[in-house]
Amino acid sequence: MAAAAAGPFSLREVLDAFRRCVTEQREVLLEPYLSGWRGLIRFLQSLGAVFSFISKDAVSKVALLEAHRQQHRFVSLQALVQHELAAGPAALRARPDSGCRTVLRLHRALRWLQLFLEGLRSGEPRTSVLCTDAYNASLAEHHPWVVRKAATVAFCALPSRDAFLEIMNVGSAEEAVAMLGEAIPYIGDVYGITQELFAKHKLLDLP
Ligand code: 1PW
Repeated sequence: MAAAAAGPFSLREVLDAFRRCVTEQREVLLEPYLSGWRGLIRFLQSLGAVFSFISKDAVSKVALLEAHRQQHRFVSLQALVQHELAAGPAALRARPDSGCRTVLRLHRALRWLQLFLEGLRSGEPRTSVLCTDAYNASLAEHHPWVVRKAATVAFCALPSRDAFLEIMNVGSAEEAVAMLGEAIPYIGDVYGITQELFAKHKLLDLP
């Protein structure tokens, strides 16, 4: 499943990556987490130029985390958090390039994705409405006005629900919806574990 990278893009790879993320000990593995994000970025890029400012930010955050992962050989998100917390919470808060604050941004975006995919599955045909609702319920509160504005404009350029299900490239619309139903809980699980970890260490408001 992970070896499929050379083939045509399919959202299935993304969802398989998130499925591989959570271990029996409820740790979030960084390698599949970042693979999942790389797939999502390819997907965002396939949506056209209006999404490039969104994907650019995700590209640089994934690159930063990949560098941290390789440098320190972190296997899990828990290991990264523990390592960075060892310097003390004040030092961590002062770092603009910490893994923790970077993961936190992707983590909030993952909630957006989860809500958006749930909306797609629900059958609402207006993807721009779905995407805006998902955004307002998740990321929007963390973004300044100008980013909110630009994001909302980009959402208007989203393809229709049918086209969206097709770009996912997982078969018929029914098959795509079935796959969403199977995959969304895995994304929710990764989100939930990360949320709990960050809450426990009081990291949910890292600047
Ligand atoms: C079709 C649905 C796809 C959902 C994929 C989610 C991608 C999320 C990227 C949102 C980025 C919006 C523009 C960037 C804003 C940054 O300022 C912001 N980044 C995020 C991920 O929220 C905050 O990062 P910063 O400036 O504190 O480093």
